[in-house]
Amino acid sequence: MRETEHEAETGKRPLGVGMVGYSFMGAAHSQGWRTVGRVFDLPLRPVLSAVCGRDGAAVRAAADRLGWAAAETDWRALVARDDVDIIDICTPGDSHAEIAIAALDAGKHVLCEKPLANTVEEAEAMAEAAERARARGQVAMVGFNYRRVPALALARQMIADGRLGTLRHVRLTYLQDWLVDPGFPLTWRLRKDRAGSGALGDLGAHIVDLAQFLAGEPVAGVSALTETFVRERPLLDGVSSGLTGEGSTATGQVTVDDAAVFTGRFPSGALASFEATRFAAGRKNALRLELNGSNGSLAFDLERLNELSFHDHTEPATSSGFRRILVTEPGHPYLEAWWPPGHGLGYEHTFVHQAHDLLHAIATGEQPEPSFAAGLSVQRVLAAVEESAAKNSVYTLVAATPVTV
Ligand code: SOE
Repeated sequence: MRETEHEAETGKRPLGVGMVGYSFMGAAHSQGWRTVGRVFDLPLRPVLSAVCGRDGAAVRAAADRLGWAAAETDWRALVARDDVDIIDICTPGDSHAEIAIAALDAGKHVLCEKPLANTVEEAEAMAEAAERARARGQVAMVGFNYRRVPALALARQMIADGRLGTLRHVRLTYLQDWLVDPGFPLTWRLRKDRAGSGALGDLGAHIVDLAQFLAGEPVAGVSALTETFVRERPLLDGVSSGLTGEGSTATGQVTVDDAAVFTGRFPSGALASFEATRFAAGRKNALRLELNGSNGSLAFDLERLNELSFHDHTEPATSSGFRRILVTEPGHPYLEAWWPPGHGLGYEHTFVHQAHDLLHAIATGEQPEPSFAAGLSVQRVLAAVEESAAKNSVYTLVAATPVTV
C-alpha cells in the first residue's frame, strides 16, 4: 500500500486490510481494525481498504456501516487488489482453505477465523501454505480471540511461571443456549458441508485451543461423546439455503453435533475435561475454566472476563482460598493501552488485541500465535473427538441396576 506524506511524517506505514465476510465475526474484526491504531502505538496503520461478500447491495451497506472504503463481490478480486496487504477471513469454514491458500500464495498476510478449517486435510494444506509464505516474510494467524482476554493471557503467564506447580487438571466448558428452541432454522452452522461440525468446531475449538495455550502442551488423546438433540429444523428459505424450492416451509436435516463432551490427557499426565453445547438453557456465552496444580488453582468465567480467580495452595490453609485478581492494572497484558485500573474491558477488546498482535508480528517479522500450525493442532483434536464419538469404543455401558436413585 502506498504511503502518504502524513504517514511518512508519523512513521506509521499504512497496511491495507481486505476482509471476506461481514456478519458477526466480520463486525467484530472491523471493530478491531478501526480501533487498534487509536489505542496502541504501532509502526503500522491498518487501512480498511475493502470488504467482500456475494450480495452486492448487502456488502456495500456493510462497507458503509463497518467503515470499509470499498466493497467487492468476489474474494479473488479482493486478493488481487494492490491496496490490500492482509486478507482477513470471516466466512463459514468451508471457504477458509481456498481463500487462505490463494491469499498466501498471492503474497498477502492472512488472519483466518476459527476453526482453521472443516477438515484436518484442509488444515494441513493451509499450514503448509503458511510455512511456504513464512519463508517470504508473510505471517498467518488463526482467530482464537479468547487467548487475548487479558485475564487468560495473565493465567498463561502465571502457569508458565510455575504458580500452579505441576498441572493435574484442565477443566473447560463452553455453554450457549441458542439452539434450545427446535423452531430455530437450519442455518449454515447446522450443516456439516458448511460448518464442518457443530458445537464441537464452533465452541469446542475455542476450549481446546485455550487448554493447549494455558497448559503449554498439546492434548495427546481423547475419549468423547457427541449428540444431536434436534435432528430436523425448519428451512430459513428453501431457495437461500439451496435445499428446496421458493418459499418452502419444509424442514432439513441437522448434520452436525449439538453438543460434545470429552476427556483428554496431556503428555505431562495432566487430565482434561471439555464440554461444548448450544443446549445449556440460560447460558448465553458461558466459557468457564479451572486449572488445578500441585501448588494452586486458577479459575475464569467469560461472563466476568476482567477477573481471574487464584488459589495459592502453598499458603497456610487457615488463610488461603480463592481470591479475585481484578485484571485491569497497567502491568497486566494489553492493559497499559487502555483505561485506569478498575474500568474494565469487554468481548470486543479481544479483537483489538488480536489486530495488535498481528500487526506487531508483521512489523517485527515474528510469527504470531496462534499460527496455522496451532490451528492444525486443534483441528486434529476435533477430528479425534469425532472419531472417538463415532466408534463409541471407550464408552463402557454400566450394567443396569434395578434400583430407584
Ligand atoms: C457462536 O455463536 C460464536 O459466535 C462463536 O462462533 C464465536 O467464536 C464465539 O466467540 C462466540 O459464539
